[in-house]
Amino acid sequence: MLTQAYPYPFAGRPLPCLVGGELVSHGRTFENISPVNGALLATVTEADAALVDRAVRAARAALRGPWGRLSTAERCNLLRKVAERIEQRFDEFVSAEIADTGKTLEQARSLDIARGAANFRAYADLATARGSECFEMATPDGRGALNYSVHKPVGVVAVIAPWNMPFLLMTWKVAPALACGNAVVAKPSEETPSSAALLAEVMQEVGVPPGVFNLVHGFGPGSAGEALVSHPDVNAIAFTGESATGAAIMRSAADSVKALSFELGGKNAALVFADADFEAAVSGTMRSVFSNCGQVCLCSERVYVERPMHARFVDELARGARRLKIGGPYEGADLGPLISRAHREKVLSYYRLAREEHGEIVCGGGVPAFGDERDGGAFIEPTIVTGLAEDARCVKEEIFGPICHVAPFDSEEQAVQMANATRYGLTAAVWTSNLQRAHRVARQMEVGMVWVNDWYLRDLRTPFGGVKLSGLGREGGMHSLAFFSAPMNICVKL
Ligand code: NAD
Ligand code: 6OD
Repeated sequence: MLTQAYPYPFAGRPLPCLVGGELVSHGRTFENISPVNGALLATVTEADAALVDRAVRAARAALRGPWGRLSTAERCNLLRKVAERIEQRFDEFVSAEIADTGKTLEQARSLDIARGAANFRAYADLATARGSECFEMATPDGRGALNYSVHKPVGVVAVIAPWNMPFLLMTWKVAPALACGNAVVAKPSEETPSSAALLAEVMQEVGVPPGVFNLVHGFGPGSAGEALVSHPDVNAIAFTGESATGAAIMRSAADSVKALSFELGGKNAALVFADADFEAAVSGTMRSVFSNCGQVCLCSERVYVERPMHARFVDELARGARRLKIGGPYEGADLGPLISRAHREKVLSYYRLAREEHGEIVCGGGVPAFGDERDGGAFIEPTIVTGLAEDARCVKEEIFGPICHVAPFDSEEQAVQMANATRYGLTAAVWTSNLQRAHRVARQMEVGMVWVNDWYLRDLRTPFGGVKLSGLGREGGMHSLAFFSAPMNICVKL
């Protein structure tokens, strides 16, 4: 029942690090465990501080080598080859991503891996098309001067990725960093090392010079992550993960004043007005709450529904949640497992807390029983809660699982106030058929991204990021190129 269509690419061999073009698979290892049944998938080579140092030195050396002399067009052609090679090895990438995360085959194919390849192509195109500024100026002697800017790389860039969309989020940063001419040391989450290890193979296969892309595996504190972000010769850090981790990285990076781009946690709101298309709002909210088992930073964990529609909306959402098929990636399920047993414990602690905080569990609230090997996995029931106070911890804290709280509101003003009453500020979804209200409410959301009458609709040229605890800076399109470049002005006296 759980058989994989394509074999796990690292079965029977340890996952290596890639440092200066050399695959390293000696030293300490840790285990990569399947969230589907708790089985051991592979062992992973953990980079210690010495190996991270070698990776950073290799990256610095690569910047001084042939990579540093390539034109933007040559670099970007190489990145297009990376995209092509990912597509040629598509099924292996899908299999690796699914093995690590348990996510559905459909999602891994249509989103995670497809977007991984698209990220390389999109940033190759954007970097090739980018122009530069030019300012003519007057000078006292009347001869004038010409200022023009050139986009230089920032240098050695650390990319640190989370486990929820491992390949999409790793390539989302690696692609623009390389397109801008940097050298990268990447660290995937310890939970999801496999697709990054395949990417390392692809980089070698298409001829990316040694040291341009380095891969180190490991954990955060006391391991590869901490060694990387505190390394004095790393110039910039592009990080996606929890807000508290972002704060810790900021402290580590302070001494050497590194450039930082952070995509962090969220406690996103969906606002459903009574004039919304009911079916569209329900099915869109189903997606925004339960996609990837609620493990998308953009997911809605707080749903506010205008009072006349509230009861009907809760009923219909609960009906949809009860119909979701929970199961392994190759079973046509709607909902895979959480990433790990440890994360399930955290999410279950919020299910318990919701009851303690006097919420009503409308559906879900527990763990499914299968009576087979999946009971060794990290599956959990999709859960809908009502009746919590707005200052309840379940309404305030990011849970990162398949759960939402649905609360009623009585006016547009109150809806806006409730949505903004959070320390996070990543996304909001607004459901209404009133065009004026849509624009008015969207602008008042204290977030980086708003969807009106949809959710997670992406154009890669748009600014991506959050405000408040949800992040620092913007990536996406030219915003990524700006972060990964150091513009230099050249002033020529005429
Ligand atoms: P996490 O912060 O625990 O880990 C993310 C990465 O940071 C991992 O690779 C981890 O090993 C590393 N890390 C941990 N501590 C570190 C340290 N002190 N120094 C250096 N590296 C360290 O996050 P996670 O649990 O992997 O991912 C889930 C979180 O990510 C959620 O909060 C979610 O909202 C957030 N997220 C945000 C976005 C976004 O775009 N805003 C996208 C995806 C996930
Ligand atoms: O789609 C993207 O580009 C993106 N960065 C998605 C982030 C999802 C967070 O879990």
